[in-house]
Amino acid sequence: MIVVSIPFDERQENSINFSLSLVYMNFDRKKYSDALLKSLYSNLLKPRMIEEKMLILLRQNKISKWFSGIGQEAIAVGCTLALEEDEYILPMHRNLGVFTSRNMPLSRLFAQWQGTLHGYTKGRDRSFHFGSNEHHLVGMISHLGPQNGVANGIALANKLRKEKKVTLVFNGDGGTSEGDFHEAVNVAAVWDLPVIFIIENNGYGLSTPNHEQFRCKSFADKGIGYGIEGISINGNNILEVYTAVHTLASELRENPRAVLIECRTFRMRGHEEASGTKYVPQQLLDEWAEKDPLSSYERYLLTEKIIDSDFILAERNKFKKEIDEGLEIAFSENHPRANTQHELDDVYAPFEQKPVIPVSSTKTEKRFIDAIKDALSLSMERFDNLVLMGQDIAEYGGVFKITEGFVERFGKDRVRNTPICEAAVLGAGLGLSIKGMKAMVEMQFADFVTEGFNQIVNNLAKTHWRWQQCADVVVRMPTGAGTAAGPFHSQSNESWFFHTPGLKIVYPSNAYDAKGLLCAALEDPNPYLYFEHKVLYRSIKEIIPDDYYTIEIGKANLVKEGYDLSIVTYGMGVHWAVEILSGMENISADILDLRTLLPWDKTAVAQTVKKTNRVIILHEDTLTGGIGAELSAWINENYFDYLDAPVLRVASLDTPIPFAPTLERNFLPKDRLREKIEMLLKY
Ligand SMILES: Cc1ncc(C[n+]2csc(CCOP(=O)(O)OP(=O)(O)O)c2C)c(N)n1
Repeated sequence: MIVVSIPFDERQENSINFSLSLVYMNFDRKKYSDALLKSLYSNLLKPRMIEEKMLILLRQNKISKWFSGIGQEAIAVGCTLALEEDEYILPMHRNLGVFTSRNMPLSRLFAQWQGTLHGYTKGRDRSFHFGSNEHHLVGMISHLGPQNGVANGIALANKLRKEKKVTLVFNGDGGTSEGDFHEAVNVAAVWDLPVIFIIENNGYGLSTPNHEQFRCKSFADKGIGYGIEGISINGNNILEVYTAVHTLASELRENPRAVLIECRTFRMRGHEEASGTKYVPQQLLDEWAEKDPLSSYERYLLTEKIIDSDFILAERNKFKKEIDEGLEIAFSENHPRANTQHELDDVYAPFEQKPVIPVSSTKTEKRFIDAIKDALSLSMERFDNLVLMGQDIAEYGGVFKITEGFVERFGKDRVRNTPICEAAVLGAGLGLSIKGMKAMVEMQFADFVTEGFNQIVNNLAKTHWRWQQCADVVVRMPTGAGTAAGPFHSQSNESWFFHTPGLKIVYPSNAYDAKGLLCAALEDPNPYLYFEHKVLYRSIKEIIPDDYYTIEIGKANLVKEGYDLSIVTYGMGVHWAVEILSGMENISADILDLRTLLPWDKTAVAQTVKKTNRVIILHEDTLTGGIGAELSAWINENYFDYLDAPVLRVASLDTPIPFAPTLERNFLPKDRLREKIEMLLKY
């Protein structure tokens, strides 16, 4: 392997020193055949020619934004050709060479950039923001960082199935400042996942030079901190990139582990074309132009007589034709004709639930927490591709002991303790589902989901709609107040997710539902948030079937029937409603337990509204922007004529959750429910 060794103190203190210290390129062909050397050249030439064309089209206003990878192509191309074709790569915005080296049809690639139907996202997402399982590529979302966690999940699936494959994921130098990067490298290190983390160190993150972005002298040094091998190579030398990745990939297939490769290079154009390069010293651009990966490799091949000018011309003509033909097809298409139903239909992966009834009639009394445990255990038996991940969930059994004993039964591969990081693990869930597996990720407390928020709302939620890849992940959320645990161990934060298309949310109130809904969520290939109230864990019990069964998603349950008013609620609210009403003689009310919040049961809500004409929506979450606001608006819009009084909401105070039991009680809505019922009936 050619590793250009530069003493640390000569490496970049800032981007200017960095460039001056790069030694001149030295191509070492090892024992590579002429055919391989030529193929590397052709694959390097193709993205360059596409980019040159794009820059012309951009000036002609025929395409929109363009992120240039000119000068960095040796990294994308070298990495891609060094891997096997069915090994996953997660490229970023400057990695056109990955897509072309995987031989994606240019017409589709161009159509994707133009936002037409022939592209990979039906016009729904732009540029390189798409994946293709056919090509074993998972493109980025705009956010820098989350791709690393997804790469881990793919690698984990490879490792669990003993497939002897590696996964390679790209990062820019700037993007490594994101927490997602650190979390993912750490998880990959701890789990010995066969992942190659590539860092393209091109001197800038948008306009910010390296010395304002990080202090390390080389990214190779970061490997030490994570306990993995890190190397630094000349990213402009295609043979060096190819050799490094090829060698490491062969090692990782046999001996899975994570490695980090810094590829030193330079961004020759603006962050995106419109933003220019005014802040980049001309001297730097001139120096790096000399080290251009294409022309220097071309020079080498010509000198060694491996190619000649006829070969270059023939390749250029071939690619020109391919580009022109691809563009003709892409430009002949219009933007998709909007079809609202079609847009809505693709939000979720297709799944027709067939509710399962218990096979036998055997039943046992179970607490709420036992029902959850039961659902998990039966689902682990039913789906051998289901992996559980969470903090302390293995030998310790989780902080609430829900997975106690699981390691003995299902093994550590499938019941995985994770480092304390939510984002990388949620990302790994998506990676597992890309490989056709299922994941359950336990949040230690629902409050900590904030650390994985982006993975849920931007990655899990949007992936199917963007490129038809399901996110088969259930996130368990131990939730709720009533334990005097203060503002960060008590939240009922379902409305943060209720607003996000692509997610499904369930929130059981009793043991029977807890089991049936969790089994149902784990069956469904769509991403779920499963809220389980901590106060209910050990305070309620019920005789429920021992067998596996599921409850219909999106179906509410009429817990109590009455005629004076309706209380629409879920979770703890159901118990509060039952209790308060039991102390209000002569009042009869429907208590409708929504059970599923997304999608919620509009039919059942409509029915109860039409029947009682007076409605209270009760929830533990805070009032403003809560589920109640949405339901109330919907009832007003659709059933105003049936209402004898305004729809009322009873919810927690619009404050954080206080610690002291007296304050917490005041925060929660229970004590305000009675008064609201009376107010509604008097109206
Ligand atoms: C989480 C997040 N924050 C900010 C941005 C805006 N942004 C897009 S690219 C970019 C610079 C990235 O720099 P680097 O990772 O070094 O990659 P390069 O563009 O140099 O290839 C920024 C700040 C983003 N996409 N995602």
